[in-house]
Amino acid sequence: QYTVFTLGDALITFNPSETGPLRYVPSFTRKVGGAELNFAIGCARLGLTIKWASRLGGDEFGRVIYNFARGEGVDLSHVEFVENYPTSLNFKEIREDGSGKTFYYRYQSPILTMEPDDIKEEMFEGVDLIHLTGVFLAIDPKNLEIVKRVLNIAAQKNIRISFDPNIRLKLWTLEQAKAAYMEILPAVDILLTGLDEIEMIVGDSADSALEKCAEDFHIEQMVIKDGGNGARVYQNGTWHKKEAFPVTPIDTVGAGDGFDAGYVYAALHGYSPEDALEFANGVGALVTTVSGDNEGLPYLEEVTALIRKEKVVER
Ligand code: KDG
Repeated sequence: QYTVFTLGDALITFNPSETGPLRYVPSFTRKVGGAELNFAIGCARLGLTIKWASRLGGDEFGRVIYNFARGEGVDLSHVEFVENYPTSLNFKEIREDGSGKTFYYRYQSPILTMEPDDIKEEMFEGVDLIHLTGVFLAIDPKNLEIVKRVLNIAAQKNIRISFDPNIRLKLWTLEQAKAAYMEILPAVDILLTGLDEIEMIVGDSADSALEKCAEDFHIEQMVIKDGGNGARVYQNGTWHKKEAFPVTPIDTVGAGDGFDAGYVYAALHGYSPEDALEFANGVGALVTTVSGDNEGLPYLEEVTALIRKEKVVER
């Protein structure tokens, strides 16, 4: 049984009742989101032990998130409620093809109260891998210091690091993002990035440029996610590729987080590069078939059934 640690902000996510421009949407369904929490739920459903460190608003919505995450089996020992910091909100717009836009109401997120000193060595007891994302970094410049403290402890304890840049240009500029990533990348073992994101970071999407990036930063596995076009990984000087599963997406938000959970599961269990990509593609694909950022995250047997093309008994 492997143990994974992640940290980040969560939001109440309002999913639209109809597709199309947000301004015409009359009603929403209250759900839960947040890149690292989605990842955590994905890990829990696959059977990993997952610890999520966060701060939640001391309000009704904070309780919604806490209870939801607890119900999914996420370890919340490092989650605290903060008074006078209301839970952040995220209204989603969804287009007919399942693609989404997010509109944040995220001004004074409870996670702003987390300090580097809150990160204690004991929190990483028994942890095999730490997953970090650019959303946490984007929320506050101080979060880079928190992440550096995490990375220091990880280096001492020999814990592997996976990182998803998760670029959110509604939260910071590309220049700010790149400056922060440059400090993180040397510590990253598994980079999980969208093709569009790595293009923005490296400024070029040619294989040679990506290979140079992986080599310069000593990234052991550079995984490039390209949605419906599949995914590939650069590992030991070779590219490995796997096509996506053909699904009809209805809400693509959260698919990347699901992919990350799937890839981390596969990497920890020693899957071959192709099998790891296939497994992660399967998790990502299933996320897109359900409305919400994390509701579609599959249990282990659902991914296995998809990969083996098995029929799930329905009645
Ligand atoms: O990856 C999905 C996330 O984008 C969503 O759940 C909300 O964390 C979120 C964010 O900041 O965009």
